[in-house]
This record gives sequence, C-alpha cells and structure tokens, in this order.
Amino acid sequence: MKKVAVIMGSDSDWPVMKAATETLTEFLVPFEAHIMSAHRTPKAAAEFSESAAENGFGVIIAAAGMAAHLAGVLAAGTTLPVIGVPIKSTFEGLDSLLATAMMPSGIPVATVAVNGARNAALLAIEILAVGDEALAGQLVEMKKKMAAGVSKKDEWLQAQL
Ligand code: RP5
Repeated sequence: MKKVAVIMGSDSDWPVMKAATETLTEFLVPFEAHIMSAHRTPKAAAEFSESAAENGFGVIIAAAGMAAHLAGVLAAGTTLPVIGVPIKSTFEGLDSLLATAMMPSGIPVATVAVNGARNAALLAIEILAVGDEALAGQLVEMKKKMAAGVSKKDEWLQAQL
C-alpha cells in the first residue's frame, strides 16, 4: 500500500495533527510524519514533494497555520493529491483557511475544515481505497458504526421528551 505523508509546519501543529496519525494507525495505513515549513525550510519542503511519489507516498496531508502556504508549496512539486489542514491560529484559523484553500488554477489543494485532522486522514484513506477493496470495506464499517451511534443518540433524545 502507498504511504500517507503527514507534514506539518511546526511542532505547535502536532496537538491537532495527532488525530490524523491516530486515524491512519486505526486503519493500518502506513504513514510518515514530518515537520517542515514553506517559509522556514522551503528547500526541504520542495525536495520532499518532488521525490514523494518515487519514495512510495500516495497522498500528502499538509497542515499549517497563519500564512499557511505549506500545502500549496507541496502541491506545486508533485502530482500526488495534497490535502490541506488549516490550523487554528491568529484569526481563529480564517487566515490559515484562506491561505490553504485559495489556490490558483492548476495547483489544487483539497482543503478540510480548520483543525480537520481526522477528516484529512479519512480523505487520504478514501483516496487510497479507490484501488483497495479491503480498505474501502473498513471505511464502510466505520460509516455503519457512526450511523448506529447517531441512532442511539436519537433514541436517547426521544427518551428525554
Ligand atoms: C506555521 O506557523 C506553522 O504551521 C504553525 O501553525 C504556525 C506557528 O508556528 P510556530 O511559531 O509555533 O513554530 O508555519
């Protein structure tokens, strides 16, 4: 199976991004997690994305806050799908959200919600599952469990009325 790269701009992003690595672990999807920055280590970021496909990665998740250019910079150097996670920062994450999502035509970044680390991992898994029936089956099971959880909550609500 191809690996998922979980890249974040700083160690201060880790408390949020832990949810992404935990989700990948839950689904037994191989991953690497690294800290690199579009602004502080631009060469390392460019080299990583340019060699990501040949290094066995299938999807890149990139998380950054503030002027969050990391996902875009990584997307510029690869044809692998890049998922951006805007990290909540100075302006409640609106700065990160816009910097991550508003990419120029030709360089897409699939942007999840502010601090949406679990969804980023699930989207990465969904991308890999297109060519992997067993992985797709795991996602179906997860959705069934989620639906059962909602039904239980509705039963609880009915009991309050
Ligand atoms: C971004 O700047 C990082 O992704 C982080 O969210 C934010 C602040 O970084 P630190 O100053 O905490 O290293 O590049």
